[in-house]
Amino acid sequence: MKIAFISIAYESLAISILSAIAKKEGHDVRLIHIPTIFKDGLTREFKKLAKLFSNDKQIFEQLKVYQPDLIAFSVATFDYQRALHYAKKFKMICPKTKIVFGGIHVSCVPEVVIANNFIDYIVIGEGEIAFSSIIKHIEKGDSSEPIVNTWYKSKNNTIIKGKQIGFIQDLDSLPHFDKEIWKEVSPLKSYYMTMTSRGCPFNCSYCFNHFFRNIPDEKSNYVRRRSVKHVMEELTIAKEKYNISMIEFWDDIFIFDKVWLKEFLDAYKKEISLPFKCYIHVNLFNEDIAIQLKNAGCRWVDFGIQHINEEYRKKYLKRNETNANIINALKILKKHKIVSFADYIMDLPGNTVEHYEEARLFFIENMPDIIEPYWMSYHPQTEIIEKGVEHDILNDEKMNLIKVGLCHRGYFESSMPTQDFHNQYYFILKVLPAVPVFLRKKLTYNVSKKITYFIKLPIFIYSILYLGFIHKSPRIKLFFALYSKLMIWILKLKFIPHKYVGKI
Ligand code: B12
Ligand code: SF4
Repeated sequence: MKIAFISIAYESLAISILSAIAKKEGHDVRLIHIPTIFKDGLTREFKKLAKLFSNDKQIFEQLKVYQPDLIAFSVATFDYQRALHYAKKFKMICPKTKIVFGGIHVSCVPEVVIANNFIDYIVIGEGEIAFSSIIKHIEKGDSSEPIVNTWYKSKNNTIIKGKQIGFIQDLDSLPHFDKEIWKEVSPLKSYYMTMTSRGCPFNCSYCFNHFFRNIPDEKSNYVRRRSVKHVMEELTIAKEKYNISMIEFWDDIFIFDKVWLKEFLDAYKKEISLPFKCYIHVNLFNEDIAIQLKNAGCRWVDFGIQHINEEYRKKYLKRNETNANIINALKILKKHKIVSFADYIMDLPGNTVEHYEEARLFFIENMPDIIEPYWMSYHPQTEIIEKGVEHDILNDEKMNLIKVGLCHRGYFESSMPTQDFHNQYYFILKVLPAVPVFLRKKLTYNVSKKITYFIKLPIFIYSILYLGFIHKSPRIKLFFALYSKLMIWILKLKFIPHKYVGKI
């Protein structure tokens, strides 16, 4: 069978694993990449540049020639609208081709996604077994057997819903991520992403984990991990094949199992020994872990603070760490020279100037290397939606927009100063670590309000680049490597298509 995976903006591990499965089963697989550069959601949008670097024409051409039997989309809420736009067009180009949607957004609001007449199958929850079964179902022709973790439309347009099976327990039974399909469009050498586990032991109110863990009808463990041997096998291949120079482990919490961690880090140090970044939780962190991480090559860790008021954090975000835990983690990281990225959510329901002021003062005393303020985005099925309703931020109309991915706030959205205090504190937190220590206390709300947009903008950009460069931030490295690779790739596609279009 001919299968086209559609990726939007970034490399996706979901596509990598599903592609590996399809290839293992002998299918012909292509990646159709929609780069969306200069409008990718993580960088500021530049309409003219985005148009110049759009490869839509080549994508449509490629699909017309390839005529896949199945087109597969992996969709989070932030790219649902884009995915719909392309799926609709693809169905017009290849009317006989089946279209499947899977991913977090589909798992949140399946009834909304299946309602689109150009989507044939949707997958809810984990997709590996479902994807194989969908391929077999298409090959069989007109069976109306239910498919696990899947809803599909039968010939008479009724929706056939399969049972939600338990999570895959043995992650080693899965093949390694197919990195080969990303060779043309992702800078694997500069930036290698992977995951060693699935699930998270925590249950924060704004995160997908707390509903995703409840999807199966059957009982099964949610937090699972690949064996050290399985991960080492993948990394050894990656090192040899792509000459990778750093790794980002995207596990929700990399350090959750101390026994596994020690075994893994010992093997990693011996056989891989490349700089890496991972995600920690301050409640599970201590000096012993910091030493092990550092010895194995960990240069950067990222962790959520999200709100500085302990009571708020507990009540609204369902996070139980204390500020003492956070201070302790920051001290340990500083001592062992591991770069700390601290995530902080702006514009949470009920956030006040006093809350932000508490955060500003806290950070002046306990400064992470980089503060990452993110704008609050309400995602379907997350518990924090209740708080949004309580605080009159959300109503039925907004909830409907959220369900169709139209109420998402981008990475930099509203980040430049308006009269709004959220914007002022966004600016303060973003630049504070780059401000000389003796000036930090002076960057108050009132001072920020007085600085004009045209002065703020260069300070803002300077701070991001300065902090990125001094801490050798993987995000900045990824950004430059990805953009330069994609720009060259798109220009080749446009100007010498006969040579490259077949390789999309
Ligand atoms: C890596 C990552 C990123 C990376 C890469 C994104 C990418 N293309 O994968 C980057 C840094 C770019 C990123 C950015 C953002 N991210 Co992000 N990210 C993740 C993370 C940590 C891992 C994703 C992953 O690879 N998982 C592993 C794969 C195997 O799991 P999976 O995607 O769930 O896929 C399984 C099933 O869902 C299903 N499936 C998935 N797709 C398909 C497709 C088909 C056809 C089938 C059959 C099945 C199927 O099968 C898969 C295997 O079982 C997740 C959290 C998480 N643990 O999943 C957040 C997550 C996806 N991100 C999230 C968010 C909010 C963001 C940002 C908006 C953050 C921000 N505030 O700026 C940005 C948006 C960027 C943009 N373009 O606008 C949310 C999305 C919530 C939602 N409802 O959409 C998540 C879930 C985190 C969270 N805490 O809730 N992210
Ligand atoms: S610790 Fe992070 S990944 Fe885990 S539930 Fe909370 S926000 Fe989600």
